[in-house]
Amino acid sequence: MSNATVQISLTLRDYLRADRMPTTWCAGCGLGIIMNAIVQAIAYRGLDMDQVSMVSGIGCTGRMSGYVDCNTVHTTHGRAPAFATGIKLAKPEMTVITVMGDGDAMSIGGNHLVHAMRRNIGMVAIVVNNNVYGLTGGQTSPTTPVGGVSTTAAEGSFERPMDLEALARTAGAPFFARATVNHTASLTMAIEKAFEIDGFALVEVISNCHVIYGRMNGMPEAADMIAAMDGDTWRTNPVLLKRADQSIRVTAGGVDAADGLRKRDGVSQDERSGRGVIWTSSGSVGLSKKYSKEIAARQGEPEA
Ligand SMILES: Cc1ncc(C[n+]2csc(CCOP(=O)(O)OP(=O)(O)O)c2C)c(N)n1
Ligand code: SF4
Ligand SMILES: [Mg+2]
Repeated sequence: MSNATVQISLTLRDYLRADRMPTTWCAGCGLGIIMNAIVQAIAYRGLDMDQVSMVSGIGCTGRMSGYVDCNTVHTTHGRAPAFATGIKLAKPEMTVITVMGDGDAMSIGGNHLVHAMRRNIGMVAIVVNNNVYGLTGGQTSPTTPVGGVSTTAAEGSFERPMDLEALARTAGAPFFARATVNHTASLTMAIEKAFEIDGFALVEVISNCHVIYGRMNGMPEAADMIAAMDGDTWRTNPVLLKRADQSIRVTAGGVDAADGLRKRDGVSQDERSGRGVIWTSSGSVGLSKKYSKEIAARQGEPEA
């Protein structure tokens, strides 16, 4: 066993709830990789778990708050950003992580997500995009690609999928990153970067639900779906073809960060062009601090 392996297993033991293992997730699900990346980013940033809160909604993704050993809240479907807003206002010094599925964040929770971004509440929001409602058995989600088969679209979805990056930009989030479970170093680094943001930082993670979505779309093994999600292999997969149509942009403010990701993955710009995006924008004010100060000031005021 290499030293690196020993180090990672020790980290996980320290940051996860051993008594809740094994997880309920299917073998090979990308969610394990994502949880690992979040925990590693927390460790690399040196955050104190007593000062970290993880808030999740409902779904396979929503289960994560049960496994990470910090201040966790498993809330209602779609409402994680609202609960997280309350935590951030009450405890502005806390690092608040919100973990949501694509359905959780963009269907029932779309309203909460948009307004948390508009208000620029300080949180790191991780959206696990696996193209489907996984937990409930494979219904079409807002990110199911055109042509993607689901239990509610037997002939393939014909609706245009939502573009989370465009939504984040429009709603005013100061940071957005897209990464996949196929490139874990980039994923971890994107989350680490998100922790640096004073405001709302959104990280979309393209993940595999091979058991539900993959099986309905000719990718029954985790490796099939993970390979199909890789930018280099999208041409071989009609489902990915649709996703690859979504533009990959790196804004001026995000060029350095993107270069950092490339260096860490050891690939050239062209090689990683389909895999991810990261940008930051300046000028946005973290409103949660303002709100918190105002609340604190009011609490100090004598009652009228
Ligand atoms: C108010 C409400 N509506 C619907 C549901 C049923 N429900 C639970 S999880 C879920 C969708 C899960 O999909 P997603 O958010 O993409 O998470 P995944 O399981 O794919 O990680 C739905 C519709 C619910 N629990 N509560
Ligand atoms: S149903 Fe899909 S998303 Fe849920 S644990 Fe299994 S592979 Fe993962
Ligand atoms: Mg999903």
